[in-house]
Amino acid sequence: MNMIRNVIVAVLGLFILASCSKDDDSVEVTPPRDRGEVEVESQANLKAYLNTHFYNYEEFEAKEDGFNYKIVFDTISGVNSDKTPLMSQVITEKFTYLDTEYTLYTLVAREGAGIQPTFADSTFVNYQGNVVGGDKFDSSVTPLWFDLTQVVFGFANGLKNLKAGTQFSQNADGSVSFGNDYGIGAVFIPSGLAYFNGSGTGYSAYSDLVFTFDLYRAVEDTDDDNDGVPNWKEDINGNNFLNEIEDDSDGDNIPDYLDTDDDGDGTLTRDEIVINADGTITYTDSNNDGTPDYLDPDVN
Ligand SMILES: [Ca+2]
Ligand SMILES: [Ca+2]
Ligand SMILES: [Ca+2]
Ligand SMILES: [Ca+2]
Repeated sequence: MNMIRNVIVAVLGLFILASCSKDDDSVEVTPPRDRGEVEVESQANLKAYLNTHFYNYEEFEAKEDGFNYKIVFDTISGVNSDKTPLMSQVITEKFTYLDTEYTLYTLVAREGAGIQPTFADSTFVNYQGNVVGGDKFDSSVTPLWFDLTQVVFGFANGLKNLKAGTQFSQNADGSVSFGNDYGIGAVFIPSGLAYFNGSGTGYSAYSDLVFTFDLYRAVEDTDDDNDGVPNWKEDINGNNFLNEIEDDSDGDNIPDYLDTDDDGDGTLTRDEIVINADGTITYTDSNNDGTPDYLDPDVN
């Protein structure tokens, strides 16, 4: 689990790190490659893989007793020449991330019957990470809680296409139980939506990755700063990424999803919205200028 938590460090933080390292002349740092160029290569690599490989979809369709509900990828060749390629089964989504347009591919092997998380909710998952066409570099031993704001972009945005199970429960000894209706899938991630120029055990810089995952549980409308506004709604520029300057309304280097006073007017966000008895939220706009009070420094 260490790898996946290697968060895309807040962009704000990156600038600070970059400006603090110049007095250390013993370390030579290779500047990262151009994101657009790398993405072109990643797309060629991912498409080549998705067009020449399939997964055990027939086993998922048959649902026979004894099937372990694990995704297995294989090459389309020989006795498997007639299989349907992954490329025609994946969900294709485009994202703008760090000024680059990226394409992400998600396979939904079994959708799941429960709650569907957003890209920014808390989830309880099993996962395995491989380099595309290569070896495993990371996996969970037992299911883990992941706040999707703290994992690589591609992982969070692939997982949001699944639904959790419906029969999750936590036992007195801390173990958990779940029925067999949780979501099962995989996401194929260009390096720019994974670790980009970062490297670690089992993967090198600019590796495209595939994660397979089981989504046991999801918490709707996770609210990391507990200000009443769910994480997903604090994505001001709507690119499914929260750790960036564009999502820091008051410019205090704390992105909105972690800032209890989003507009920095001295009144807590929680006191500038109305949480109704049924749990829904009214975003009051007192001066009718189209900006809700909690994001409007002119209203406090
Ligand atoms: Ca919030
Ligand atoms: Ca954003
Ligand atoms: Ca802020
Ligand atoms: Ca405020």
